[in-house]
Amino acid sequence: MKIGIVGFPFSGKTTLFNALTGASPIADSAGGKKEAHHAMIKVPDPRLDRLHQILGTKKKIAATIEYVDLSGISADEQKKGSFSDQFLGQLRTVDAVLVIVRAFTHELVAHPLGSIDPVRDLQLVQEEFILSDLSIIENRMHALEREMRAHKTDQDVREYHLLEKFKPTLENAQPLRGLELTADEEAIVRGYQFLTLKPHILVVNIDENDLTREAEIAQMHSHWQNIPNTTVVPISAEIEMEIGQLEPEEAAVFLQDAGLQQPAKDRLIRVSYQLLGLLSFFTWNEDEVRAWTIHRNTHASQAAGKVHSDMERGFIRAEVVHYDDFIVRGSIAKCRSDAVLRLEGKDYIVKDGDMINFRFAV
Ligand SMILES: Nc1nc2c(ncn2[C@@H]2O[C@H](COP(=O)(O)OP(=O)(O)O)[C@@H](O)[C@H]2O)c(=O)[nH]1
Ligand SMILES: [Mg+2]
Repeated sequence: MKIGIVGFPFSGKTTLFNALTGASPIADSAGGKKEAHHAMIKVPDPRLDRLHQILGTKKKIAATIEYVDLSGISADEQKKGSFSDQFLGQLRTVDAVLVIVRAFTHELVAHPLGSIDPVRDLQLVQEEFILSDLSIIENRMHALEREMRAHKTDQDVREYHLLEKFKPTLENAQPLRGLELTADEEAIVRGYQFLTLKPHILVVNIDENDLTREAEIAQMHSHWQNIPNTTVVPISAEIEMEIGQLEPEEAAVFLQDAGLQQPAKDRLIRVSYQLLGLLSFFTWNEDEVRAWTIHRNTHASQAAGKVHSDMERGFIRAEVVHYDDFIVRGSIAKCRSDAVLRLEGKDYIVKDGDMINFRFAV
């Protein structure tokens, strides 16, 4: 699962990326080689921490999600405040898009468009995506028209009609993720990787002094919340980066002083996870307790395949207890005697928070 970070120059992409990784700052390579920065980020999950404590395993292994800062490959072209085709092409390979816009003031760093206006910037980025998707549709429709004149197949016709249905949405400046698609339609358009069809996380990078105005700032961008698969998250990337570099105890004090509950980046990661339609189940043995990532509506045998392909092939049964049922009892033995630990077959739909022991034979 990959999330691409996009934004105008100096909106805070690198700062946010550093905040997410908690690593020491990486600077933008000035005139060096053009490459994207990748990072696998652990998904914070208090349930995993509790399980680690109670089960007393040596290790805990969190689920992960990948973030990519693509700006390295577009540093030159981006100066005008627009994105190149090459950049947008790279962005098509991600599962979700994180757009970051600047709301912070900084006397030494000028905004490329001359003024700070996050509402405008979100709109501009969306317009770029809409135009890009529209040009793909128009090109494909022309090609299909030519093809159909020579030899018309049912598949061509279906595809053409679907693109015809998408076009007015984009022409009316609306993203495609607002449309309801059938499973068939989704399958037809998957290959296009339309940018406006991907889930969007809109990060408003706010000033340190505005941390207490989060709700008010989110309100300024609330019209986005009406678009499906779109979430607005106000964050101060700079503060988050500073917190990420502190030892856990220091970070706790820092958060308390700033009047914050948890680092905003934890919330951001969880929001990304949910927006991608992901959930976690847990496995455990003496060595480790581990969170695994699956999509909603995954069957037990497919979930087993995440852990090991042998487990899917030789799947017999899954022993399942839900985290909530386990926590109130405190031990697997008690779950067994209360019959909340139960056996499920391969078609069982795994739920978020299930603890699973797969039985298999190879
Ligand atoms: N005051 C403030 N400055 C920030 C914040 N986020 C980024 N900056 C500063 O803005 C400048 C550009 O940030 P950078 O992450 O390099 O932007 P990028 O070009 O999008 O990668 C840097 O000088 C950062 O220190 C923030 O939340 N608050
Ligand atoms: Mg950067």
